[in-house]
Amino acid sequence: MNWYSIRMRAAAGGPHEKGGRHISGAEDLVPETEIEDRLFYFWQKASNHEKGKWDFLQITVEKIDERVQEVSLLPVKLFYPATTVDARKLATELLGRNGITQRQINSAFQLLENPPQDIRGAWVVALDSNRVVRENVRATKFGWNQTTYQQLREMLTCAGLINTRLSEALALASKVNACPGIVAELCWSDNPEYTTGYVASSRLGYCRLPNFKPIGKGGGRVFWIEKEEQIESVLHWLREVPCLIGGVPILQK
Ligand code: WAQ
Ligand code: MG
Ligand code: MG
Repeated sequence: MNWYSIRMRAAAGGPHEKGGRHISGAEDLVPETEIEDRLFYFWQKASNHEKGKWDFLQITVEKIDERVQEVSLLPVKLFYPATTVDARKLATELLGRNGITQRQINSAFQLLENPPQDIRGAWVVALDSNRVVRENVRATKFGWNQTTYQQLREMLTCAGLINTRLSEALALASKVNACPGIVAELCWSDNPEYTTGYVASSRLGYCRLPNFKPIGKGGGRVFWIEKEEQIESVLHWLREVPCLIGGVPILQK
């Protein structure tokens, strides 16, 4: 079967590279029969966005020549922090189990809460040098094994959690945290009203945290890598290696 990578980005005030403000982005990896449906969905997603109206929209479709790898879906773990303070305490505890220090975690919270610039990708931070090695890195070329996706939808529906945002974030986190060299990820949405986020790693799974930020704030993603020297192979994995997310969905309440 042939696979196609689809990416979308939308901005207001011109394209991103000419200073436009990021509105919406999305990516998927699908067979040919699904392209039309995805194009329509991405157009809708960009056009009904709480961050505002786009005046620049780009959708790219590319046929994949490389072998598509299967990556296991991370287990989903639900937490119920009642306040932002509790959510961040929990996140700090969870990330600490991966050897990330409180200071490193606080710096990442700062980056997401007060981003130094408007971005549409992740900050890649090295734990050995404590530096932001790259900014604005987008993970692309990942999509769903359809059986896994159907099972996930059923599982989430039963849990009263049916939510496209969750499945999109879970697919991304599953690809990202399967990368050799990546230790863990931190994320909350840049959409002002959406305050749920997560921390993830291959060991922790996808740990979902409501109330991760105060309403009205920005957001983003941090990918922590072990060593700065791993950056090129990490970027290759994130941007180039096509992955389908497969396996059996697991939910821990
Ligand atoms: N690669 C790297 N960074 C990305 C990507 C990507 N493909 N897509 C988004 N980002 C960065 C970018 O800076 C965005 O501004 C930021 O992440 C947030 O993206 O209920 O909706 O798509 O369990 O707004 C998580 C919780 C929701 C879901 C995250 O993120 C749930 C979310 P958004
Ligand atoms: Mg997104
Ligand atoms: Mg967003």
